Amino acid sequence: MFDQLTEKLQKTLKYIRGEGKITEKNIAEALKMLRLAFLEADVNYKVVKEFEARVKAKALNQEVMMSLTPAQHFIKIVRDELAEILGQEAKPLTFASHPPSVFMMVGLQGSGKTTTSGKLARYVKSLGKNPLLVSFDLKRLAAQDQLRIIANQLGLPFYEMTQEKMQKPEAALKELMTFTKNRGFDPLIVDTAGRLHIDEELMAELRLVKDILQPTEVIYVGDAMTGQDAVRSAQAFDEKIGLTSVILTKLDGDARGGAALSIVYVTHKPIKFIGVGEKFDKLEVFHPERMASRILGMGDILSLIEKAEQQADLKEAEEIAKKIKKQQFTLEDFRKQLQQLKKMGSLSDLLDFLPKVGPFKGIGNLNVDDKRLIYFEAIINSMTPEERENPRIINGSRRARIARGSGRPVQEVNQLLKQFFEMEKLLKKSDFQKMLKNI
Ligand SMILES: Nc1nc2c(ncn2[C@@H]2O[C@H](COP(=O)(O)OP(=O)(O)O)[C@@H](O)[C@H]2O)c(=O)[nH]1
Ligand SMILES: [Mg+2]
Repeated sequence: MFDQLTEKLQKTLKYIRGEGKITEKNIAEALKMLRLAFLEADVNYKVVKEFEARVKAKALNQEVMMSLTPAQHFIKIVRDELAEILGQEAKPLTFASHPPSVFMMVGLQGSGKTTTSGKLARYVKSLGKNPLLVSFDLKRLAAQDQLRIIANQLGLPFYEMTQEKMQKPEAALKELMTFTKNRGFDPLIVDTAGRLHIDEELMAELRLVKDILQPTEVIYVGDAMTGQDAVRSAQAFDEKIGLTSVILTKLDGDARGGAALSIVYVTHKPIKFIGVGEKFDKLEVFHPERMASRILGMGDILSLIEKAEQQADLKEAEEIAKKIKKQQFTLEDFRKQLQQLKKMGSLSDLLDFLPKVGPFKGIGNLNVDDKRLIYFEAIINSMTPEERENPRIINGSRRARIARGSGRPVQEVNQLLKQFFEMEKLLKKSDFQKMLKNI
């Protein structure tokens, strides 16, 4: 996410760290570097100007200039102002005080509306809600096929808009509302039509949906990879329909960051979620402060911990940590750890949350191969419980048997054992044990 921008911002922070004092001159230089980085990332120029003015005013404050760690101060100011631009604090979805709530998804074609409707339904279901999915598109009735398939995949209810109903759109929408109310669904998530460009016909259709369903949330779904275009179309949708919030999609791709860093400032609408992949679990709650840290390459440990708490078995993790402290870590524990990791998503996704400085410096360049972990698990699965507890008994013939059983080459079995023994050695080192004591 935002790799290029992060790299440039890191250079600026490094520059200011290298300067002993904060002076007007080096502040000006740092601000210039920041400005260029943002403009290259396709951030709206008004946002860049505002950001620069605010950082400058704060950085040139006497207190900062006289402080013992002026660079740290400066970096904190940059981080805070970045968070400010991203919207200060996380804003939850608005639910109706008298259910059902209606979430209406709008945006251009291909922005991710249909996929995100599914992701959002899955997300609210995990909050204990009872969502209903529907697709409303007067021009392309077949548009609902995609959402029906998604609903089926997720095992969530889907409302069918038949051709007959669509002859009378107003009545169809009223009937939908009655159905939703009577069956106790909350929220109703409405996927709407999209076009390549905004036109009056589409806006009239969306206004009809909005007038009749009275949505609690009108969510603009914008493709972050389209940069300022996403911001401009958000403005247009807001003027014509009225928005309440934003979900930015495709932030897993090589989005330059411009949309994320401009849209809140320009539209005054909060980003509530970001889409970070095609799969339905790739929806993250948007936290401005954490995102600011992430963009600056400082990582987002809080989100990583939350992810671990949601997906991993904490008891098991504690057991493993205890064993590491006692130096009783076995291949069986290693296998459990691999399984937990798998539950949390791919390794490369997880690395994205870690800081790009300090002990984790250079970790982004690591070539993480998720397949390898799956192979490792297959190899451990082919071992007997005794071999897992005591890998030293695994001789040549056992290695050959394990390789056959797991369908992996013998070299790979050797590699796994070698890595395990190396890890064991590391765990036994006294300074490592000392470090663990402090955790
Ligand atoms: N990589 C990535 N792809 C996404 C994301 N959200 C949606 N997509 C893809 O974008 C394409 C268009 O999505 P779709 O939901 O059909 O867009 P719609 O036309 O607005 O309904 C599909 O191929 C989706 O899989 C995301 O967060 N990351
Ligand atoms: Mg669609």
